[in-house]
Parts: sequence; structure tokens; C-alpha cells
Amino acid sequence: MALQAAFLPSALSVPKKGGLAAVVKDTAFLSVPQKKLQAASLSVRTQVATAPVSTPGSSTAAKDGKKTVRQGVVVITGASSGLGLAAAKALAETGKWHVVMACRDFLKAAKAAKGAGMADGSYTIMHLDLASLDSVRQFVDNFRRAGMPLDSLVCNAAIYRPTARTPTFTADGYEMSVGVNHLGHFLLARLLLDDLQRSDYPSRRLIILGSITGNTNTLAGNIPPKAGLGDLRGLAGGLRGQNGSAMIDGSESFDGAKAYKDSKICNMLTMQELHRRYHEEMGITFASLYPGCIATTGLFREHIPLFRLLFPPFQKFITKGFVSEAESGKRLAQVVSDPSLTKSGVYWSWNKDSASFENQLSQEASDPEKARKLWEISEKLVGLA
Ligand code: LMG
Ligand code: NDP
Ligand code: PMR
Repeated sequence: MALQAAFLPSALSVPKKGGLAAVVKDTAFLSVPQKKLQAASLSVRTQVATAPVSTPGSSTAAKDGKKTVRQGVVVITGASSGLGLAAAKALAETGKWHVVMACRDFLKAAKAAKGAGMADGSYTIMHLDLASLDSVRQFVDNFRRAGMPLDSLVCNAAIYRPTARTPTFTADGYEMSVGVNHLGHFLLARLLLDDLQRSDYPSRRLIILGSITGNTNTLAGNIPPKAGLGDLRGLAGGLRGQNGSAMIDGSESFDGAKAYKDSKICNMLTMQELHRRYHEEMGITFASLYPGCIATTGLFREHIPLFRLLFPPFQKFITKGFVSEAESGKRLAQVVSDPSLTKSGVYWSWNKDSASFENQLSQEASDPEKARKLWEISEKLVGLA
């Protein structure tokens, strides 16, 4: 331990209060038998910052003889801002979760965690650039070498290029919005399924962010440009700009706003396909959600200044769909850890009183045939088939 601490930044310290095992009073959690923990010792120093000195995931017997559930480990992609950061903070604050912040910009993430007041030792930052499949594989390696169990994975990171009329590409040559939001997460989720399966945590979950704007059964989903994957011919062709279409549906012209909305359909279809293929076998809960319109996040950084000025008041006072970053963080934290949200295959939303409910996806975002086709093409593009 002392040797380990010597390698870690000075910002690291053992949490003074709360410890690494939380007493969970909820009986829903306690009904599942505890298996042997596989948490090995932390052995990797490179690309891992603010690693906790104690091992997350180790269990501690409660002194009063009550059953305890060890601290869970949740990986959140894109936890350096917006929803991901707010959820990381909400989960870390409970003391029941150790948060692995999987981020492309290490320093930004470190500053964001500090700025949000997250306690040293309650989180670990690990590098992940979803715009590179090599980086995704490297992240998985690093995570495994760090020796933590994986109890929950949140595929949250995304980019939105609303005004782009020409595509940009990932390291592997795929259009950026779909490459990052869908393909990077698709590979990450597939690789980490094994780790989730190995976890002995009572409720293991894999969550992928969806959105209302990818669902054409809503008003918001009907604001042009509308989402639509067509017959997936552009994706099958590799989303490679000049040498084929950069749009999933194969259109010749590129539309950044549509590419984002299309990527959200992919996210929601992937969650359901994971559910169909693995829920029964592995017992993992697969879920998606629309957290509300978090109009103030970095997602809109590339939109025109007028939009960024008017969008928050528009959502607050006119559509009433606005939700603060803190509130949205609580919603996502609920989907990660609320004992009542264990149902798999669900797309969660919240009503005006902030109560969660199972929402209805559009026809396209719940089409099993399209989900299967998307799965098969995506497997090829990320090198799994
Ligand atoms: C497309 O533009 C882009 O072309 C595309 O590239 C891509 O970026 C895409 O989805 C992303 O957007 C779409 C957008 C551009 O245009 C539209 O959505 C079409 C309609 C535009 C209408 C704008 C003004 C309408 C004003 C309505 C006022 C309220 C009436 C009730 C409305 C709802 C009823 C159901 O648009 C923009 O970029 C700018 C639009 C910004 C959106 C918000 C505008 C609302 C302004 C209202 C101000 C609210 C103030 C509230 C109170 C304040 C109190 C302090
Ligand atoms: P933000 O832009 O605030 O956060 C997005 C995060 O993704 C950032 O941390 C960003 O990193 C990260 N990211 C972007 N590209 C990559 C990459 N290549 N590799 C790794 N990480 C990357 O947006 P939000 O918090 O609003 O969005 C979070 C999720 O919520 C998204 O999935 C979005 O689709 C969804 N959502 C958002 C809604 C909203 O109204 N805002 C509504 C519905 C869904 P960095 O900090 O380095 O830029
Ligand atoms: Mg939308 C009726 C309610 C409603 C809701 C809940 C949203 C959510 N929006 C609604 C209505 C409208 N929007 C209306 C009436 C308009 C025309 C003025 C409108 C416009 C609009 C734009 C231009 N809205 C947008 C944009 C964006 O660029 C955002 C987007 O599409 O990103 C892909 C967006 C959003 N509206 C939402 C939500 C949640 C977004 C953010 C993006 C997301 O899906 O993640």
C-alpha cells in the first residue's frame, strides 16, 4: 500500500469517513447471495489518477452483524462534464459507489471532479477516447489491471455537431457522432460484459443514454432534422464520407444534427438487443433513459450562440422540459443504483414530479429486426466479427 501511494498524485488520500463498504439497508439488495469477491490488488499506475488507496469493491463485515453490501464500482464515460459529472458526484456522495470516470481529457476531468467537490478517494480517472477503438481496448485493459470489479457501466459520453455540414472522422475512419456515441460504446459494452458478469454485486447494470430527440413518437422528435436509420446502408458501407455515405441511412449529404439523433436511436436499439441476448443468461439489467432536457450542458457547445442563449429559457418556460444538471445527475444515479429500478430492457423517463416511469420508444427505436441488423453491422465495424 505504501508503495502504491508513492506512485499516486498527492491529491489522493484514503477517505476519512464513510469507508469503502456501505451498509445497505434495502432488503432487495440483500436477497441475492454474496459470492466470493474477485477484487485483486491495484497494480496499474499509468493512466490511472486519483486511484483510491484502499481497493474499491472489497467487502467489510459490519460490526453489528448486519449484512453489508460492499461498495459498488461504476464506470461512467464522459464524466468530465454535464450529466456524467453530475451523476458521478451524486453516486460518489452516497459513499456506496466508487466512480471510475472514463474521460478523454484527463486534466479536464480532474479539475471537474475537484470543482464539483468530489472527495479524494471516491473516484478514479482513467483515460478513454471513444473516438478510437484502440483507446477503448486500452481502457478495458487498464481497468482490468487496476483490479476493481465492475458492477455498473454507464455509456454516457456523446458529441453533438448541430451545425456541421461536413463530417469529421474517428481514428478508425467512422463518422464522428455515430463513431463516438454508438460504435465506441458498442465495443466498450461488449468487452466489459464479461467483467459485469464476473461481478458478485447484487444488481449489475449496463446503462446507455438515449434521448427524446431520437424518438419520433414525441413532439421533440419531430423537430427537423428527424432521426431515421433507413436500411442502414451507410453504416454497412462504413460511414466513410467520400468513399461512401457518412450517414447511417446512406444519404449523400451530411447533417450533423441528424447524425446525433441517429446515434441515439442506435444507443436505444443496442440496449434492447443486449437485453434480448444477455439478460436471461447473465442477469444483468440493461436500461436506457431520457434524463430530461439538460439545456445548459456542454452538449450544445458547437451550436450557434443565439441557440445557446435562448435554448435554456425556451425549455424552462415554454416546453417545461428543462432539468438542471444536478437533477439529471440524480436521475441517472437512480438508474444506476435504485433498488426499485432493476427491470431490464426499459427506457426510463421522469414526469413533472420527477417520478420515474417506463417510457414508450418510437416504432423505429424499438424495432427488433433493425436492432439485430445494427448489432451485426456494428460487430463488423468494431472488429468483433
Ligand atoms: C436546425 O435548426 C438547424 O437547421 C440544424 O442544422 C440543426 O442544428 C437542428 O435540431 C438541430 O436545428 C432548427 C431550429 C433553429 O429551427 C427550428 O427549430 C425551427 C423553428 C424555429 C423557430 C424559432 C423561433 C420560434 C420562436 C417561438 C417562440 C415560442 C413559441 C412557442 C413555441 C413552441 C410551441 C410548441 O433554431 C434556432 O437555432 C434558434 C431557435 C432557438 C430555440 C428557441 C427559440 C425560442 C425563443 C423563445 C425565447 C424564450 C424565452 C422564454 C422566456 C424568457 C424569460 C426570461
Ligand atoms: P456534455 O457535452 O456536457 O458531456 C458529454 C461528455 O462526453 C463530456 O464529458 C465529453 O468530454 C465526453 N466525450 C465527448 N467525446 C468523447 C470521446 N471521444 N471520448 C470520451 N468522452 C467523450 O453533454 P451532456 O452531459 O448533455 O450529455 C451526456 C449524455 O446525455 C449524452 O449521451 C447525451 O446524448 C445525453 N442526453 C443529453 C440531453 C441534454 O439535454 N443535454 C438530453 C438527452 C440525452 P469532454 O468534457 O472532454 O468534452
Ligand atoms: Mg427541442 C416539446 C418539448 C420539447 C422537448 C422536451 C425538447 C427537448 N424540445 C422540445 C420542443 C422543441 N424543440 C420545439 C418546439 C422546437 C422548435 C423551436 C425545438 C427546437 C430544438 C432545437 C433547435 N430542440 C432542440 C434543438 C437542438 O439543437 C437540440 C437537439 O436536437 O439536439 C440533438 C434540441 C433538444 N430539444 C430537446 C432536447 C432534449 C434537445 C437536446 C438534445 C438531445 O436529444 O440530447
